[in-house]
Amino acid sequence: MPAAPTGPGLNRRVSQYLEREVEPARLERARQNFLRRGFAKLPYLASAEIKQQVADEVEALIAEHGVRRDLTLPETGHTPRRMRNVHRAEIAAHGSIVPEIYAHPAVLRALETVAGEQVLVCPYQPEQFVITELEQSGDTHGWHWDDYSFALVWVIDCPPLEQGGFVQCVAHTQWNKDDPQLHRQFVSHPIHSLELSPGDLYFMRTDTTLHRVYPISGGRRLILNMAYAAEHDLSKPISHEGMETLWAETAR
Ligand SMILES: O=C(O)CCC(=O)C(=O)O
Ligand SMILES: [Fe+2]
Repeated sequence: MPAAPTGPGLNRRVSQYLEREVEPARLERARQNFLRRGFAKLPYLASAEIKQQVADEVEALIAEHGVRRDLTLPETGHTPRRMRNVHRAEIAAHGSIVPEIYAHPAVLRALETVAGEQVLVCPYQPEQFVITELEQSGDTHGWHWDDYSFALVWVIDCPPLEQGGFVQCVAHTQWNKDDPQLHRQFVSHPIHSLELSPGDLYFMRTDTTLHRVYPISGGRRLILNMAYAAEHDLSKPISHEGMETLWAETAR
């Protein structure tokens, strides 16, 4: 992979862009959506140049290190995961811009304005970031909640709406891992659907927003998910069995 211009140069470009181009009032407006619907689109959170650098790195990583998975998870009501992934360990070992942007203080501060509370680097390293590609008809990231409070998703590639790949979510719901009752959540709350295009970014309250990616019937969908913790995550017991099941079958 060609070396991306990271380090102090990247660091400064990210800070300068956020400082000059992203007014706090814009992020505060996004917060209204975030609180009401559990997510907010933030396509302006990175410059076109940074997005391109992220996309190039993610494309190189999925081509080189993608691992196919096809399983269902009992603790989310046996919903399917049909996808190809690159784990955090491979991204950290072979990528440079993704790990740097993930922990960039200016990015964290911008996300905090949307969240209305502290947004922290995830204390459990394997969950910090992951690349997910849906590549075959029927591929989906099925209904689930995440263990940590927030996710920032970078959409690198996405099929047209008619071929699926959009996100659906049910805000203000709680994950009971022993009895997730997905149908109860669907009939008790509105389901919001979110159309996405390549270059989009969205931020979600993932611990209390049930969400999924609608199965694709063609095309290809490629995303980078950056997970973040809220302060309350640092003290709550998190068992990580979803993560362990997801990764176990291809553990190296
Ligand atoms: O692909 C997406 O847009 C969402 C990904 C997601 O929910 C996850 O990785 O936990
Ligand atoms: Fe998720």
